[in-house]
Amino acid sequence: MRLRVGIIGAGVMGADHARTLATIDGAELAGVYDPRVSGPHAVSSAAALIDAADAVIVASPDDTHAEYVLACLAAGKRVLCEKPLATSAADALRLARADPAGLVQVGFMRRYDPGYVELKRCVDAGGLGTPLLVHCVHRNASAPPAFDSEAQLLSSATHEIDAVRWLLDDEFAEVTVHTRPGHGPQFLVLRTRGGVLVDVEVFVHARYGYDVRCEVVGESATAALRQPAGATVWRDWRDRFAEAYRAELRHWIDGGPGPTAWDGYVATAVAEACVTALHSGARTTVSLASR
Ligand code: ISE
Repeated sequence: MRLRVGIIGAGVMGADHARTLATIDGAELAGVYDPRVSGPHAVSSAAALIDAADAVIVASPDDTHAEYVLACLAAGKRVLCEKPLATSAADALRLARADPAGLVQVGFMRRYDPGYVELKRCVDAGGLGTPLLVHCVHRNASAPPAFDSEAQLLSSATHEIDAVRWLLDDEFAEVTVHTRPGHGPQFLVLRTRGGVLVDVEVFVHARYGYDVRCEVVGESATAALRQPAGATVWRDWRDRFAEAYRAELRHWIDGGPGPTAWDGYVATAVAEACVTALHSGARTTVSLASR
């Protein structure tokens, strides 16, 4: 029995997921809903698509994620929602509270990247000793003019927020954001509840290419994110994390556990604390709801 997967949103990520889905055994495309497109797989409404599918990928514009995820939950359908789960921590928390059955998975695909998986295995095995520092670099070759300083935090840095939480099995306690005027690079300094210091460079106009790096520094050793073989410079995240997106989809189709709605809430809550720190210039405490 092939899992019938519906896709809401036929933009960059929706199209990419559709292409990947076509190469995965055990699943088939049930249809696509996007008010902007028509074609052989087009379905006339989100409700009709959710009804026709066994499981749904939400890859529509960020500010529509919450409503579509809620519609999937109301229909009892599993849903893989591209990050962010919602455009506010409050909305993301409401979704987390509305998903006791764990039907929601959030698209933090780095957890499926072989290099990150290897890094986590190393941390979990204790090979580094107690983690002390994590250094992260997140560079895009370019970004649209509307992609402002807040978007860099809410849309880009959110990947490091989730990846580092996952790597360390820890939560962030406070954040400071340093930046230059305009859309220049941002430098985040975060401290976890366990005392690990994390720095994240976010630069979305790096020009030379897409470049993501991560190094965990422990008491007795360090380990760095292994880059995929082949290109040393990537066009964007779809190329650099192609293997991760495929593994994420394979795992989701197979019903394996993944980043939950709660993880989606925490990522947005920490990113919002980063936005507060950006505007205040002050060290900002991360406050999370009780789980
Ligand atoms: C984009 O939305 C992504 O999720 C990419 O992974 C990230 O690198 C990029 O900066 C975001 O804009």
